[in-house]
Amino acid sequence: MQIDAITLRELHMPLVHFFETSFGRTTERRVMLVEMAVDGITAWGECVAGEHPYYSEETIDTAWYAIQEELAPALLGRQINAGREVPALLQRVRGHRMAKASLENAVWQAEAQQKQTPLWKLLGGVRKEIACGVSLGIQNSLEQLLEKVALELAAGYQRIKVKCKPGWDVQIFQRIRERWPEILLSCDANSAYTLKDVEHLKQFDNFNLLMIEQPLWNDDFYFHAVLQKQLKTRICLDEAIRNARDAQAAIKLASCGIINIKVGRVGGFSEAVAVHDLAKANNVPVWCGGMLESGIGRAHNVALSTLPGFTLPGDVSASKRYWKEDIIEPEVTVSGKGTISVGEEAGTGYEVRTDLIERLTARKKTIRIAAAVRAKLPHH
Ligand code: OSB
Ligand code: MG
Repeated sequence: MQIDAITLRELHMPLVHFFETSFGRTTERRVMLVEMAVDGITAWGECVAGEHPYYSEETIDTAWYAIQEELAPALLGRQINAGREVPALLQRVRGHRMAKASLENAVWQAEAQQKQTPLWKLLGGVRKEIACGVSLGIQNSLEQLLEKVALELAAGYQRIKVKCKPGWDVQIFQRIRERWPEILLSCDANSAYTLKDVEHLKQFDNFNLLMIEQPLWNDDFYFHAVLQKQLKTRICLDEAIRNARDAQAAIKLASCGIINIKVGRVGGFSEAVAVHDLAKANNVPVWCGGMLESGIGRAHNVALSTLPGFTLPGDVSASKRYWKEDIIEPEVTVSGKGTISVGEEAGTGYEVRTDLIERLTARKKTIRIAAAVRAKLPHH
């Protein structure tokens, strides 16, 4: 395969409902897409970075810069046989993992299309149906949250995860458990606590939570291990796991009992599969996280979730929970028993709605081989 051009796009897409975490509220997504021209076909990737560097250091603007100046020039015009060859070509650039993932994942998609095979099979997937949960943001009131829980359970979702922070934690667990004592319930703090809160966090053990996601610092393994020793509830790491080596360190230190895999956070499908394999070899369950993706990133998450180690319901849910109109056809839908199915079609199994994408595009830039060669000259 040869990559002839890479087009970066920024789309503005309002969320159906605002999404609030311990680091802030999002009402509209600035969605960044990469469109790759490979041997006459078009393949797509999504850069899941946010508008602000709150969840991680990356934003769509840092990704735009990294791809335009460094990552696209490293790929354009190269002979590439498979998605798994991409990380080595981008290795010289430190960090910028979400930017790298958007490119690598597009190459995997191109590879699947070229080999006329489903992307999920190419990744090593084994299941034709994935288990879905939802992530519910912090709401304006407890009543509003309970209403949402009821709605999602009625829709069939298999697990409810609630965002929490000091002042929005034990009270909400208490109220949810009063009404639904048996459901799979977990929480995600996005680093809202410190070790000063250990006594407070011990109260979380009273609510039979499936896990507590990333309670402490985004870059920490050691203090999560200290905390885990004092809790019955398993810790799940999200932000802290940047690659398979981090996963190994976290498992060896007993910093967590569960790992959330986000393909953007770890830098692409190759590393996501490596984290999965490492966790599976150590009997650590994994599940697929979400970043409020458009249909393009969502379809990639669906494919990844078919790998055998994804034994817990993920945060991959129906398009309509996020968007009035998604940019893929059909939209991602969830069955009444809380599952998403994959089929035998080549690629992701979803068509990209290019007309709609064009209409939603607020910024666009195409990088071609000629420009890439120029950018690379100083290095030769
Ligand atoms: O921590 O999992 C997270 C969304 C944005 C940033 C971080 C997180 C999330 C979610 C939402 O929890 C998952 C989703 O529904 O896409
Ligand atoms: Mg999380």
